Amino acid sequence: MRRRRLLCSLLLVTAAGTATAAAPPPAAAAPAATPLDRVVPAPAAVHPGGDPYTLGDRTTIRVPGGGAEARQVAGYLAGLLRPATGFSLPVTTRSGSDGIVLKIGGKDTAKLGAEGYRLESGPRSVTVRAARPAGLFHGVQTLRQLLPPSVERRTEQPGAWRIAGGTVTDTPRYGYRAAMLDVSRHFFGVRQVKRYIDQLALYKLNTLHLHLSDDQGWRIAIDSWPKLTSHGGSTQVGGGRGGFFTKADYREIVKYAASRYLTVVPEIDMPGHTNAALSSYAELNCDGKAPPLYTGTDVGFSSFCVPKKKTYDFVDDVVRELAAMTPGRYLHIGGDEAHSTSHDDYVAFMDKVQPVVAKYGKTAIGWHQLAGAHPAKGTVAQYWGYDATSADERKEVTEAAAHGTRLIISPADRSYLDMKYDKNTPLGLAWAGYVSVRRSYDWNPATYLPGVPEKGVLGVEAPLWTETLSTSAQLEYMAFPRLPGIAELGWSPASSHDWDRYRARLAAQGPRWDAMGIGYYRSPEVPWPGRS
Ligand code: TNX
Repeated sequence: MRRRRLLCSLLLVTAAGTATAAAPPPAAAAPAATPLDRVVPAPAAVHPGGDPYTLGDRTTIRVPGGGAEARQVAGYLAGLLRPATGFSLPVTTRSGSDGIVLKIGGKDTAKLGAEGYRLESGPRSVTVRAARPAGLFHGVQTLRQLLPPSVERRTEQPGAWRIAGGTVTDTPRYGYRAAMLDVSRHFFGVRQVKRYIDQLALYKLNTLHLHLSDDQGWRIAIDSWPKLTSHGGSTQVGGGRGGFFTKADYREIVKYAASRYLTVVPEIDMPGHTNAALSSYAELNCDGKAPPLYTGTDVGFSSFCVPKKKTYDFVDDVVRELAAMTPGRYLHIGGDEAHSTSHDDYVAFMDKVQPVVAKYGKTAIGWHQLAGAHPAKGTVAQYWGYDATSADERKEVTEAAAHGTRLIISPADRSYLDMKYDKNTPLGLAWAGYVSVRRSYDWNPATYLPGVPEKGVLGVEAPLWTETLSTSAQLEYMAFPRLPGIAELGWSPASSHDWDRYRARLAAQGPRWDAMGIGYYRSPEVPWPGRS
């Protein structure tokens, strides 16, 4: 894979075009309610029927006896709906059988698990029930998608605000449904990360993996090693200013993600992909000399000094500080493309680092090369191979899975959002080939790696590497429309998988993205409705 990667970095497109969409004018005609079977990701069970519910200026959002979290979800929903509808949508804990009702517990909700929900819609009310607040939140995303796309606009729009009648009962296929954002190659600030979080939430993803360090930049403040950010965070690909998250910034992201029911998985990539750290502290280098900062796009040239004790003092401090500000259970330790680390050193390093993650109460995730070392009990491996990945490399991964290592499936030629759609895509890379919308959707995470037991798949992820991307508009152009496909693979039952039906549902999302100001790629594979 290495030769291919290096070659492809040479082919990298640097003069990337911008991808901002001009927001079209709002539709004049009263928009129709979205049918229940248009939701993305496809719900587990849909029973359309009965009259629709119509939101009006007297609609209240009820959280009968609701706890703080349910009330927060209600407040979030009100915040979504108020600008475009112009309704006041007061939130009340008083019970009643009219309006929008959000309820935790009761009526068979235990079966809905940690994230499932049931939505019942009829002429008097729309009720969302769940066992847990996360389920309510996901149900609210479905409710939102049942309203016309213009509900996403932030100024008052003409109605009517109808929600089709019927019942949706919905639980996810996988518990780990992630998107990754590389804030190292180009830095993205808190506002940009929050915007992406909001987009992930719409498709019921529940994990945001942040790639916080790489050769080009260290992006998270570590008090005991301050030069990591003051020096290591001071640039990025192309030589721009870079940037980093203070601890307060990071906590703000974690909190915001939690309010959208996403857990943050922070990644410190090691022992390779470490030039920014090596440049910040000479003592981390075997020869005691700090290399210059790096603003190119090659990979595989840097390595921590595996035999040095200092390296593990450093790793301990970083993992301790990062774990302390991370409420989620996972901490990603990278481990990919360590081409400048010998195999023995790689194994020795991973043997030493995995227990550090455990010591600070976290479960380690590593890129799948970790499977070729000694994955500790409980460690998760993230598969990022592609069709050209060697049989031996795959075998290492499937064997680890057979021995209990659980996998996150993120094949580069399927789920990498930074791969070009086709030869004309102005942004992105192509080392894993072109990834069309169909290609990114039309595969099965359960069978992608033959021989992996069903329980061995924890879930899916859509990574977005940013060598060629430096603005939110560019992120969105690459993520949309492929991200919802990966979200659907993570959420919807395998039995609902069907490209033709999916692309029709996906097409219906286009006007919603227009309304949200998301400049998506209008792939010719998708029958987009004409822009009004
Ligand atoms: C491979 S995927 C990488 C990254 C690059 C990406 C670009 C992985 C674990 N490593 O370092 O950014 O390709 O597509």
